[in-house]
Order: sequence, then C-alpha cells, then structure tokens
Amino acid sequence: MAAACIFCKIIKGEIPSLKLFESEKTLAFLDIGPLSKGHSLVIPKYHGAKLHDIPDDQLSEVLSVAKKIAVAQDLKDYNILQNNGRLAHQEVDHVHFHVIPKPNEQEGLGVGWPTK
Ligand code: IU
Repeated sequence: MAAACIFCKIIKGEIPSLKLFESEKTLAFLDIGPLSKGHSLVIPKYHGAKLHDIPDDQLSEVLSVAKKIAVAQDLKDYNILQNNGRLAHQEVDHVHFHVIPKPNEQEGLGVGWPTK
C-alpha cells in the first residue's frame, strides 16, 4: 500500500467506489469517468505503478476477473486496456486494467476513444 495512492485509498475504503468484485488480491470497481456505460477497472491490491512492478502471483487473478466482468455484463464487444507511463496515457500510478464495453451504434452509449 502507498499512503498517497488514490487506488490504495479505494482498496482501504477511505474513498468510496462502486465495487464489482473483491478478493484477497484483486479489486474491480466502476471507473469514475467512464468511456462507455459499465466501464470498470480491475486492479491488484498490491501497490505498483507499472505492470513490471507487480509480482506474478499478485497479477495472476486480474485477467480472470476482467473475464468474469465481461461475462457478467454479457459483453460482446469490448476493450481490455492497461497503460504504463505518461506517454502511454497512464494517469493513476497503480496498475489497473480497463474493461471498456463497446456498445453497438444503435444503443449509442459510447462516449469517446477507444469506443469509436
Ligand atoms: P489511466 O489508464 O491511468 O489513464 O486510467 C485512469 C482511470 O482511472 C481513468 O479512467 C479515470 O477515470 C479512473 N479513475 C477512477 O476511476 N477513480 C478515481 O478516483 C481516479 C481515476 I483519480
């Protein structure tokens, strides 16, 4: 845990979040600034800024939780994204995987990149 990290504060419950899944090692919650309806983040509870900072055993559950969310939300088209570093558009320095539903054109729920 890192005292100043916003996602560590979410893990500790110091900042509220809409949780979708929680286990000993992993947390998933709705993104506060969704790119489309249902956009969520899956994070290891272990604090590390970038993917290579996280031990394998702390990462092992993250993709399967992303998959559970895709199944639970009945997603057909979606992006799984993970950014590392400012040049790669990382804003929060605690590893997180985005699960971004890609709604169809008729539903009209997409609000921006990368849903185009
Ligand atoms: P990025 O990959 O670091 O660019 O994504 C950070 C995401 O964290 C972004 O989609 C924000 O909307 C999201 N987020 C959040 O859900 N809750 C917060 O308190 C903060 C950022 I700060």
